[in-house]
Amino acid sequence: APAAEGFALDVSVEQFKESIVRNLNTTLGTDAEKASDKAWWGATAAAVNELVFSRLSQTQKTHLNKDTRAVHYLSLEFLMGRLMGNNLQSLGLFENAAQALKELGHEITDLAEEEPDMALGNGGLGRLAACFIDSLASLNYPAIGYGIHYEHGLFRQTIQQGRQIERPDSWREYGNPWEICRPESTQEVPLFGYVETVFENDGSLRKVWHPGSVIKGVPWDIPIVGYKGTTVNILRLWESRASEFFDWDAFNAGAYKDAQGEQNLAETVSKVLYPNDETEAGKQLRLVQQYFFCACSLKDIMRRYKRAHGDDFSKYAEQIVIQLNDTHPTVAIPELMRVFMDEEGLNWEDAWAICQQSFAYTNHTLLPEALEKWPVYLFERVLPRHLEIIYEINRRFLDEVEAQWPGDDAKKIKLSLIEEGAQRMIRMGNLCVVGSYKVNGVAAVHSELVKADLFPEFYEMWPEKFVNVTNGVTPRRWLKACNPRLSSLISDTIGSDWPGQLDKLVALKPYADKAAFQKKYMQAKRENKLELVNTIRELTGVEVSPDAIFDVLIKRLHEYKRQHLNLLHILALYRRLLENPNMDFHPMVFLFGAKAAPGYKLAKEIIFAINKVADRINNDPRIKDKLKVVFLPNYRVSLAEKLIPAADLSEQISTAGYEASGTGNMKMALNGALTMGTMDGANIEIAEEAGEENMFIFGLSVDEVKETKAKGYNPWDYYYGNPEIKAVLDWLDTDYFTPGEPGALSAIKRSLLDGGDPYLVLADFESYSEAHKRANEMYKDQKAWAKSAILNTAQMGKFTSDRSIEDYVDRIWSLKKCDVK
Ligand code: 26Q
Repeated sequence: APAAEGFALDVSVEQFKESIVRNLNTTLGTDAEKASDKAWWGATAAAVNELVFSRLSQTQKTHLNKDTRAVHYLSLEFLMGRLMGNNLQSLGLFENAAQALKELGHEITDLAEEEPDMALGNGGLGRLAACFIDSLASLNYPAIGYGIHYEHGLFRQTIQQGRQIERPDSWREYGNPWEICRPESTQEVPLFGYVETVFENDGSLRKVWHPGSVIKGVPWDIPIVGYKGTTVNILRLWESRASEFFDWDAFNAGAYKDAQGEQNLAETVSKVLYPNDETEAGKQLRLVQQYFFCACSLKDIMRRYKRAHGDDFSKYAEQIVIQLNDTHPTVAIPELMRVFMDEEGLNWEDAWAICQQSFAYTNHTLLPEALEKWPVYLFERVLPRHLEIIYEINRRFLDEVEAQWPGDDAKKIKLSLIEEGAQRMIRMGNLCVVGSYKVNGVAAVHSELVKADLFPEFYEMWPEKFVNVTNGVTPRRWLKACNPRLSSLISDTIGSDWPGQLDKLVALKPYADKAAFQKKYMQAKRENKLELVNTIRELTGVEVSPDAIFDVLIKRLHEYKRQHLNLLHILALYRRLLENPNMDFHPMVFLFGAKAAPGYKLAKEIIFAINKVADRINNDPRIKDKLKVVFLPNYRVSLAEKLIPAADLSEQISTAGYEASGTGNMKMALNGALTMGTMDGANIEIAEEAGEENMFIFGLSVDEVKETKAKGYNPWDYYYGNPEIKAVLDWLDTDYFTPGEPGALSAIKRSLLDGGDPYLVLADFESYSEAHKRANEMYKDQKAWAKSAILNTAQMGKFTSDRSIEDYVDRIWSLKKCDVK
């Protein structure tokens, strides 16, 4: 029998088998003879839950009794992926479960594929939230994640004739064993209507919001099992339902449609995740989603607070910190003000003092089009009372501005929570800064830009508000679970406590130039690549060689992330190979995974171009398989877990100054891929840790990007100045990649030349090409490559999300660990 981990629960292989078979009967209603793979998976999940649920209640009981300060992480997105592997890892029972299933005739890796991804997020921001709640539980911090229980997560992507097609994601179609419905904690959420001003006898005013409708929020709890620890925290996701206050009178009076309308809105609120990242749509339903989950969560927080402290709110800010994951939950700030004043009877000053000490805000982007603004008229319609409160926050805030800069109206115009113009807008970022006691960026350079470029005047007013917390990733999922080969090698070499203390990986450094270790390390990489070769064949039919360099670019599709820079470079390589088939060049496989926001035209054209170029190159016998291009459809967490362990080169090629942090960069470096990257976001800190000599850094720096733009960047200079750039761009105008349809790929060229190339693709092209030459050259020296790869793994300790969480605790949250049982 395999040795269970030292910290494992005391559950033998035999006991696990018994539990699975019993659950097959009692939970799944089937038996070992006729059970489907899905049923076997479900029974295994049920067996895991038997171990998790008791720890869950134990944790909740302990937190209640000790009445500890807790962080409440409000996020519109939690990109959880699959939970089976992670939960088993955390309990230390993965090996025993795998053995139990094997003895029952099943491979755990096959059954794991039965689990749909929980894709309740778009990308980096949502996955960060998932890594953070894993770390919070693993470090025994009292914490709760609050979000929306979307019926449909991020769309499923298929590729037809090279183009992205979106299909609904139905992750709960056949039930979800990991969640528990808690109808007893249902909340009511008011919306619409009007505000009445009541004049009291004592001369004071009182505001009464008469909502036009009320919807119900029903919570679903997902247990978050901490690694090794005994803590099981919860992720609480709100589902919207029609309220009991459903307008039966209207219904009975024959206004059937109106009553139905209410019902529809109520059930639409949690129907689907907005698939835009980094772009603001300004849709009413999105605002309703934001308010819905903030209102439910604050009521939930209040219920728990009152259970311990009654109506004495003097301890509120001591007990409660509410972290806003970007501006998406900003409306929680005026909502808490409303609750304190209109429902609990506090005055403005007391309510505001508590609010300002309870909220903290994380900024994830500097892109102007991603900064949330809501039209005032929308707020007035949906949340009339909140609009009044925001006006009053603004009035008092602008008095402070006046005190700081007397007579300076330009400052007031910039700092105001309201943007004046043809359409008056509420600036959610400004509201967050004013209403929070801390504001953080997500990597060192990003946090500096938040201060210098995004909120310079706020920084002048409140310098101590602004801090940095560099992102991190959970090494449990992103190394231990997804890369068992490398994980075993590491544990065999330096011991097995690195998943909970990632800086222990530095102990690998002395092995970086030991031939025997290099061999084993590269062997693990090769086996991971072999597995991916099969996945690629199954998903796309393309045959690739594990001897090639696997170059991986996986992230949401966005111009600033510059997938098209990679594509133009691939075209250049293709041209060079056609001109000189015997060119000195180690074969390469370029792997892409990316979803485009459904309304983002150019992003979709880039996906189309990648697919068309891939078809042509993969089927061109003249280049003798030296180049392959693969677009893997439906990129998601579970696919990332297959790609990352097999990556040789990690493409992190955003225009400097635009990628707030990146987290895929950390995951790939941890798994021994060398970074091909710009000096942007966390790449800069990865370079500090791994050493620039173990990466391929290229391109303009943040300052150089600013300079270039200030001087007046002209992409045509590069078009006429570099014959290769001209040749590959002109190629896109022909029908070489789209036979019979010349110009089908010309959108990219147009955006780069006529569109002004806002992300400096052409400016960085040559430097990128040179960096690729260095990489290709280095790969031929397998020893040198192995050494650099090992040094990457060894020096990524900083990027565990455990470190990020400890930084949040030290700089923002001031939590204490709470041991359970
Ligand atoms: C806003 C309004 C309406 C609809 C959608 C949105 C929206 C949704 C998602 C706006 C932005 C996002 C997601 C942003 C995001 O993922 N940002 C990434 O966050 C990561 C974690 O900090 C960073 O590593 C990445 O650099 C950053 O791009």
